[in-house]
Amino acid sequence: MIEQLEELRARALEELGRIEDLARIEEWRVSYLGKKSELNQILRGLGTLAPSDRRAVGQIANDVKSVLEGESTARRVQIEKMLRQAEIARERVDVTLPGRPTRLGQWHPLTAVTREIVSAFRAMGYDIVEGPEVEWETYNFELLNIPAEHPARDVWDTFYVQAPDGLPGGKMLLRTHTSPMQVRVMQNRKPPLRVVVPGRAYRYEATDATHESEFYQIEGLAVDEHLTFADLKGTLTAFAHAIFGPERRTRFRVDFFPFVEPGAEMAIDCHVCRGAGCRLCKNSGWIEIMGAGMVHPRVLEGVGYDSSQYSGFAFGMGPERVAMLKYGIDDIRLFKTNDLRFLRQFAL
Ligand code: 2NL
Repeated sequence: MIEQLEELRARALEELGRIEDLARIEEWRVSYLGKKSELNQILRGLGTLAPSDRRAVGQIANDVKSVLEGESTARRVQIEKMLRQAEIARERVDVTLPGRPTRLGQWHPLTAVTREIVSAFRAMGYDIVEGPEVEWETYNFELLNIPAEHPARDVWDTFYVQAPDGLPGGKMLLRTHTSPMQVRVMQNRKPPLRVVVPGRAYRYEATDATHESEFYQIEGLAVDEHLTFADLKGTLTAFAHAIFGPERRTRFRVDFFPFVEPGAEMAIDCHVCRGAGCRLCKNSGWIEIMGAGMVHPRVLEGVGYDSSQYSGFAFGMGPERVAMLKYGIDDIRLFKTNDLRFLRQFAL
């Protein structure tokens, strides 16, 4: 019987050593320590033994029982620890891994180009101002020397809007250029002044690859004593170098705008073919960038400036056109379709 107990202990411990999960420990406990276990039967049968054997066998059986109980508890603790460690290993995070990159937003190409243009002028001391898109007809036309018979004033070219009742300002419209804000600046400041006005303008016209009825304009204005066409040329040439490269050459030719005299159109030598002739410059070697001129004396007088004391120059350009030239975009409508495949090409 003692041999049986020793064999039982060896077998139980050997089996226990191979157990690796808590459910099997429980099964083991039931089979070795439970009511129906071999050990329990021996313990219950002690009474049938001779008193001399009873003590020795009882002692060993109880030893076996307490060893098995102690070892199974120890094994359970060990398994629980192993399981916990396995779980920790599974959940382990490598804090040294680089993070997943976040997709950063970017400026819309028109915004990017506008900011570039505006910065070039800011570097030359210009203030940047913005103004209302709904304007009085006076600011948009009269004060800019655009007479009543001018075709731009026709309802076919200009969006007129209903002015609120009781306002004395005459007709209202969606500004057809940003010039009315420059008029406001002249009315509110005294020379010397230098401003650039970026913003939306509207013209009632059919949309095609180069025209939209809602578009942007960037205009600039400088007024001071003794300003001449040389100042205009120097300023706009510096601008062309900043935006299209320092090797650009500029060309000024006569043009007409009612609010300037003389008026001019500025071109740069084609930055694609460098003047040799290509598709972009339509084989002329030159690309027209903007209109400009010396502020018309009537415009200066209209805002209360003495045109014999002050002179000024002004210019206007379309940032859509500048962006199209700079990045070789062939359709103005792409700017407004919100197609990310188009927009993401301009990580500026
Ligand atoms: C163009 C032509 C131009 C101006 C804009 C201007 C503004 C005032 C007084 C005088 Cl307040 N002139 N602006 C002058 C010449 C040309 O823009 O075709 N831009 C896209």
